Amino acid sequence: MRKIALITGATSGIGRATAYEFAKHGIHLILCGRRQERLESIQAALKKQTEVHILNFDVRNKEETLKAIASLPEAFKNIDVLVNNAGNAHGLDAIQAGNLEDWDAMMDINVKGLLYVSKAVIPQMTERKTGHIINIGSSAGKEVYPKGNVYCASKHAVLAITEGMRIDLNDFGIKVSAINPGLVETEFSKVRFKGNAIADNVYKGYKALQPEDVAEIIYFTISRPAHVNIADLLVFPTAQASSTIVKKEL
Ligand code: NDP
Ligand code: 8X3
Repeated sequence: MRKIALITGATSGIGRATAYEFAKHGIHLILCGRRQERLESIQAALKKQTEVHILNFDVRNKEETLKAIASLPEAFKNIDVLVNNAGNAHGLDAIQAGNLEDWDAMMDINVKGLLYVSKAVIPQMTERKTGHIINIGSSAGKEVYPKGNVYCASKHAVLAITEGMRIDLNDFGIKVSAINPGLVETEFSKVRFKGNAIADNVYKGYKALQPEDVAEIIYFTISRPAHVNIADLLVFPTAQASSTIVKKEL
């Protein structure tokens, strides 16, 4: 029996690379995001390798999220692997200059959205007493950096939720893991800086992690033997020593 994985934020970056990596291994995919044309083009690209179902919803919207996941056809209902990846930073401002819309977006997407998706997926895992939840945290969930305030808080929350899930789901044999990358070259900075040219410089002068690097780690994590759970993993590009120390050659 092939595994079934649901990946949020599958239209870009780490989520999309994870879809491609899982497809290589024949894992059946439920790909989620808001950009329909991207979902369709990734589905078209991967359907020769595996079964792909797409779901278009905004994780900020509780009803939409629960309805979308409840609408899954029978063949996709028993989700073995949930990758809670959808998320972004919005803005990079000192707390006293912070934008309320940005704060809402980060808490609503990175924290509450992850909870809504998990709420929709967990019941069939507890019923079947099997499953693996991968939460994409961040080095920002382990260390606060200047102007990172609310984004860092949202990722610290992801780590707390991961630990809480692991404790509460322990009786059901469900694995829960946090994968926490440092700098990864994706659309992340375009979103954070709202299209501003600053985003172009974030990954210059050093080799940032590529989304495929993280996708391979996610596949490694879900492919360990049944008795092995990678609880928490931090991965940096070699040039990065901490959130604020990055060796650049410009
Ligand atoms: P991208 O911007 O490339 O991808 C973000 C994904 O999240 C997109 O597929 C987007 O899809 C989806 N998404 C965003 N908002 C929503 C929403 N409201 N509802 C549904 N889906 C949404 O960034 P990354 O791949 O880098 O980010 C993926 C995860 O990795 C995030 O949780 C991020 O915090 C984390 N991370 C990123 C790092 C980095 O340096 N890039 C480092 C550490 C962690 P769509 O717009 O189609 O809805
Ligand atoms: C994304 C990495 O350093 O921009 O989580 O916060 S960072």
